[in-house]
Amino acid sequence: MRRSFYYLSLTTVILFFIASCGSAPCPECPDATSMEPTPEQLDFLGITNADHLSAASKRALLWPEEARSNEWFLQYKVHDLKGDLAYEEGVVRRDPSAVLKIDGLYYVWYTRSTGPTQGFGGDIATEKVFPWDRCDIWYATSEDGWTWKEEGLAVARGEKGAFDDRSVFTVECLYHDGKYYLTYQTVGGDYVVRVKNQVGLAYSDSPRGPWTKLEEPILSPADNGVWKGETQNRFLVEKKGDFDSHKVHDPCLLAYNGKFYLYYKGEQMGEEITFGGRQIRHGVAIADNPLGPYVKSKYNPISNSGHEICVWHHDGGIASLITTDGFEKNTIQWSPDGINFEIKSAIPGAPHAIGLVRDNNDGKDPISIMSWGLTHQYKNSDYQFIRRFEGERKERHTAKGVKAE
Ligand code: AAL
Repeated sequence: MRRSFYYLSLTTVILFFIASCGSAPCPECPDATSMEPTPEQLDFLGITNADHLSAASKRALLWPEEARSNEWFLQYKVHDLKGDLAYEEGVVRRDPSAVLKIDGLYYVWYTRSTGPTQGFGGDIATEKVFPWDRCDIWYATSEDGWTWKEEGLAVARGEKGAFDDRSVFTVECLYHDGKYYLTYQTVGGDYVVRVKNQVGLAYSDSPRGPWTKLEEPILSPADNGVWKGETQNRFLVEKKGDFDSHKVHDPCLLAYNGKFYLYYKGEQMGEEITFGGRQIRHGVAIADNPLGPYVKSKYNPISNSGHEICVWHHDGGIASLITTDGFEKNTIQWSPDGINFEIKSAIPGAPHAIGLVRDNNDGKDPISIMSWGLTHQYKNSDYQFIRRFEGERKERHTAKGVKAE
């Protein structure tokens, strides 16, 4: 009881601190040193002397309750799939969408192409520069989530001259109000190093299509960066521009608060390697109608780390798995409003390019949605394949042979 009161007060204090102080140092603001921790808190944190708190102990005293309750902590295992989605030599299958259960059958959409990748050294007009170049979107179904049947093409590249005539890839699927919406990355024209990816959308009354494509992209990179020189070098810039000045990637559409939130990954012109890895950040664009127009949030970027988007509904807000890049990689974050995310747990890595099974979300446990889903894995730099992950909360750390209770 006393502890709950402490954490409640602490949350209030933190919120007050954030609201009133901004980023400037605030001499009047309360900090952990003035809080007089209880003997119970000192014991839990293993603090030797409350009069001599290290910086780490001060931070620990400010942890929210979740950091102690462990309810957001995830560990996982990855398994091979069977049937058509088992690894197949010569075929790229990657970036699975969310898995939707429709009339007792699971559906997934994904990036598919064949043949090896030549890269940027040769003839870009005829070769394949990435495994996700010259791709189309295909789909597969399964009764049990293990054995999959490849059903065929869902959305193909556009006609020559269209904004998506080179590749359509990295798809997500949303079911809303009787319709299915696919959002995916697009490249048009030659896939040069400085090419600007966009996001396209197709919709249908049935998961089996036919799909109607919007003729224009629903999202494009910010156009406020300036390249330096004419060579195809993405690191050379006069001005970097916004976090998404080069590419908008990994779109994931959620219906939220009566609107449509299109989460995405941004890549910046002149991207650098910082102490956290690549400069990758997430943004959101919001629309009143699933077909758009989508308006980028003024609060973008909404993360300063991460890679592929993995977001789900929880407790009236949105949870987000942050992997791969940046100082906050390997964390799960949650926001009460879909925009202002706070770290809830640090996890030991996570599967990449997750396709969540939205039906697994029980509406209570924040990580129930992670009980199983799809991911992709690199067999080598040419070929990737789709696999299944199974996640669970870690409750105890035990030695071999000791039974965890
Ligand atoms: C993935 C995603 C996007 C990128 C490429 C294919 O991990 O971030 O989809 O474009 O790699």
